[in-house]
Amino acid sequence: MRTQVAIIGAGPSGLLLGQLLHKAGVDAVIIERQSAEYVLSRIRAGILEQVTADLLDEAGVGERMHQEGLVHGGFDLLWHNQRNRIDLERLTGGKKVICYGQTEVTRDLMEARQAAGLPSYYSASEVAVHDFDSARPSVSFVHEGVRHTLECDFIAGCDGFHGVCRASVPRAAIREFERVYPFGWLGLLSDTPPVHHELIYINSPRGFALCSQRSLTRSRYYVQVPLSEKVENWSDERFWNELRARLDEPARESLVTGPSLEKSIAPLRSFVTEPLRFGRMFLAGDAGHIVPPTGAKGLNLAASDVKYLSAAFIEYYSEHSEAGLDGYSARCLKRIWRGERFSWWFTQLMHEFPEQGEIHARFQEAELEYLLHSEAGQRTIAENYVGLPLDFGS
Ligand code: RFL
Ligand code: PHB
Repeated sequence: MRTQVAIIGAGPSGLLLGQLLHKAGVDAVIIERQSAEYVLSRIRAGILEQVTADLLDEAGVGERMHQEGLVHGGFDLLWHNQRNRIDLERLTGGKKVICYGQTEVTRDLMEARQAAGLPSYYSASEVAVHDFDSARPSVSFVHEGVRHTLECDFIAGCDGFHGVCRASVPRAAIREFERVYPFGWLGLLSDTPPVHHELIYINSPRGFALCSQRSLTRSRYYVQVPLSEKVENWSDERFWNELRARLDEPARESLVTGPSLEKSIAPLRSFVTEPLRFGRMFLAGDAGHIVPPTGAKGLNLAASDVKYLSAAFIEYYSEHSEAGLDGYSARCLKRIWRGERFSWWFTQLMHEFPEQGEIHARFQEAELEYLLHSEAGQRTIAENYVGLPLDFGS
């Protein structure tokens, strides 16, 4: 078997890359460890920046997002029992975000790939990448009991944080930067109307909480919990009671509860790999970097990696130029570190850090007071949240 680009992983990064390459006439094969049903059952991101929405349009899969996505011009930040609206639109000269679940983005991309009859191998096992430091890389895997070898020009490592691509790089060739936070987010999805028409980010004495949504009838809520917590210890009732205790009076009164469709705990981590290119293998999305979800940046950073990587491959095949491939890592890392910084900063602004003592709590108080009473402070939050322009700083 032979292709131009072997894509490892059928999450949003791999599928979006596959679609953009297909549009440009570049061949790709996707190899995914899980089944398609499993990939679609993962509940993750909810907020898309304009840059991501534009890329989905470019890939030809934006139709349902425009029909069903909810456009948000702001969000509330609840602190000291007071709501402060961060007016994204006013503070950023008209920019907004779209509330449209990662599950739906993935479904739209999967359907487009299937409709175009493009090759994908789901439920593949023993996936291994070979010879990416040579001109003839390949990928081996087992699918439905048959062992395959896929020869290719390039390997795109879109296989997430626990994937095989980054793990296959010799340790001496890679630098990793990591911070693990001492808490996680317990998330609950329910078929209940959202408590508010926009998101509410909450800093309460009981810890962080987030009221998000997927549609006018489906809500997604999160509460900060210690890393030692187990999801089995959280009945729906316990979750709703804890969330209610972190809300303000109006939200407490309008909160509609119901049975959970999904409940899980996600650990929080900041993580960056440098570089993102190893010979003929390139990392994109969570394979190369992780952010804590507070800033809603993970999927959006994955999309900007894919934008640069698809452009580099297309330039290579259409113009015989390696300039885009050579510049890929540095170009992505600039944007990644900006997203990492914002996600880290917003996380430490909004969560309880009991182990850091009273001084951290006082710094947080002073910082929130400054930010929420300063136009410049609010703009700092807003312009990072909607996403800095692709050419920022260059
Ligand atoms: P994914 O989605 O992890 O997909 C990687 C795929 O690779 C497969 N794989 C393999 N395939 C073949 N061989 C192997 N050896 C393999 N190993 C792994 C996996 O099965 C999987 O299908 O990475 P990708 O595509 O880079 O996408 C990244 C995003 O999923 C991630 O950044 C976001 O979900 C992060 N995130 C958010 N991002 C946002 O932009 N906005 C948000 O509002 C937002 N909220 C969130 C989030 C992530 C969360 N969790 C659970 C971590 C909220 C949460 C709670
Ligand atoms: C979500 O809806 O899952 C979501 C929204 C905003 C975030 C994180 C997660 O910052």
